[in-house]
Amino acid sequence: MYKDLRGFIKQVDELGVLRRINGADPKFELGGITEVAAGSAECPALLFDRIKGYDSGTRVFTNATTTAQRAALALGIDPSLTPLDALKAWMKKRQTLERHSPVEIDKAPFQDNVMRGRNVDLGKLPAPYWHRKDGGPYIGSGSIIIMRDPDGGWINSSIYRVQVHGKNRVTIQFDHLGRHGAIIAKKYWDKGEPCPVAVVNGQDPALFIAGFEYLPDGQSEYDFAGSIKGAPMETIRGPLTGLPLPAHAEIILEGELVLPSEATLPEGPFGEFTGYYAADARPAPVMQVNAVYHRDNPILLGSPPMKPPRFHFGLPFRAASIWSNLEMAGVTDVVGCWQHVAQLMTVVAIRQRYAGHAKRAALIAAANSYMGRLVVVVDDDVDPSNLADVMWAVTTRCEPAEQIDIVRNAWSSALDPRIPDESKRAGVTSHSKAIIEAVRPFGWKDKYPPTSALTADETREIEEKWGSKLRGSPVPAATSPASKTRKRK
Ligand SMILES: Cc1cc2nc3c(=O)[nH]c(=O)nc-3n(C[C@H](O)[C@H](O)[C@H](O)COP(=O)(O)O)c2cc1C
Ligand SMILES: [Mn+2]
Repeated sequence: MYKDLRGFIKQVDELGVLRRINGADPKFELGGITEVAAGSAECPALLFDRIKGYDSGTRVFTNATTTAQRAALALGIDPSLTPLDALKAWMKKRQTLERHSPVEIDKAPFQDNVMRGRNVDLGKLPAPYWHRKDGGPYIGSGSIIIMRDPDGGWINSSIYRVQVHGKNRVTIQFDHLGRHGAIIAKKYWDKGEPCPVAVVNGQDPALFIAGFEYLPDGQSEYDFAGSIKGAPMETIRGPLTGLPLPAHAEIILEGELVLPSEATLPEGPFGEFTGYYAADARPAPVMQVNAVYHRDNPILLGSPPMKPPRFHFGLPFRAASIWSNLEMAGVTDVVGCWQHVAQLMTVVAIRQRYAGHAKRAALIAAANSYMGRLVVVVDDDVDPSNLADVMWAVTTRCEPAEQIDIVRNAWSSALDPRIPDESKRAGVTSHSKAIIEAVRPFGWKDKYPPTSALTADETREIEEKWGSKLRGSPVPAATSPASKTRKRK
């Protein structure tokens, strides 16, 4: 298992999927390159250096976990598994994780470079303008926010975006008031106190994954990250806040979220994971940055939201939780669960055993699909991770007049582009979800016309016997049609 972000980048490089890019402009270009790469077939991870306006050696790493292979690598799961097998392995591992609380050590490489008080200058750290209409530069697109609950004393460490506003101020954006960060900050503010906070940029990928998990109140993402790694995270005590700071992180900001009655700043707009700007600039909590620490030649982990299907994680982690929810609720014969369109569509594959089985699975999946308008159930011969296969089932097994249901007033968010502004202003952020039963109707499933497609086993046998013949040999460059044309000219 890698030790920190640098160790992970090394492993990515060894897989041959790291590209080094020099000389990009942090204003729109770095984000643009990231988006083009994320949309390409290979979807490489990118390490930017000699970024315009910054010291050489100050780097930005993007598309860290955007493929199934790298998402598996970050989880410590065999990266050669098929995506669905990798997700299943993660679902099983997630159910049996042994918690590892962090351990405190007394030295960290980020202590090598310190800016304090009036010397704090965030302008020295990379903060790209990721998308054309972003309201400002964002140091935190995939950064972790550390806070301590003043009641329980437990540590929350999850991902909220961080916009830079000048030398020593940033804003932190909570999508809604139910975020642990928002709940914790309010507890301090209600007592008339600022909320101690640290922003971790360039963290261990396990902490990045943990920061995306919906964990119950009181459960620390730090422990979860330790569980992924099978060893406790190492931390040092923040000199100003006493917060545990991940010892092997690249860049850390320490300070406090000031009382909203003293200051807020307009935050956003920001290109979202839906592929839209959800809202104009809105007031957000301000963090006064009182200290900055960073390693030599620091690396910012950047994870800008991009138009789907591009997504931060090449394995749909929330589909693993839904899969697990189904098992926990006693739904049998779930053979797979997946999310497409950057978590906006959920698919469950089941081996139907009784009438209503498909709908039972669909309703549980729909209940737990954040912002997803589309929930599809397919039979076990359909690969839920293959959108073409799923649409084949939708178009050949679902009679719309009989097998589509609409659930109203369900879980979405203020980021949903289809909810009108007036509704959002009135606090209405729910939407409706379509449940598509793309399964053979249970009552006559055994009489359904058989499919002509090869089974997975038959396909594998053919691959093994004839695969090399099918792939052929690459066309030598000299005789390729393109070079012939050139010669003739
Ligand atoms: C790259 C990335 C960026 C995110 N940005 C935000 C954000 O700006 N605000 C927010 O509230 N949630 C954001 N999220 C989602 C939260 O991190 C996620 O829902 C998390 O579970 C919330 O943790 P909490 O339950 O401790 O509040 C982001 C997730 C990812 C992966
Ligand atoms: Mn949390």
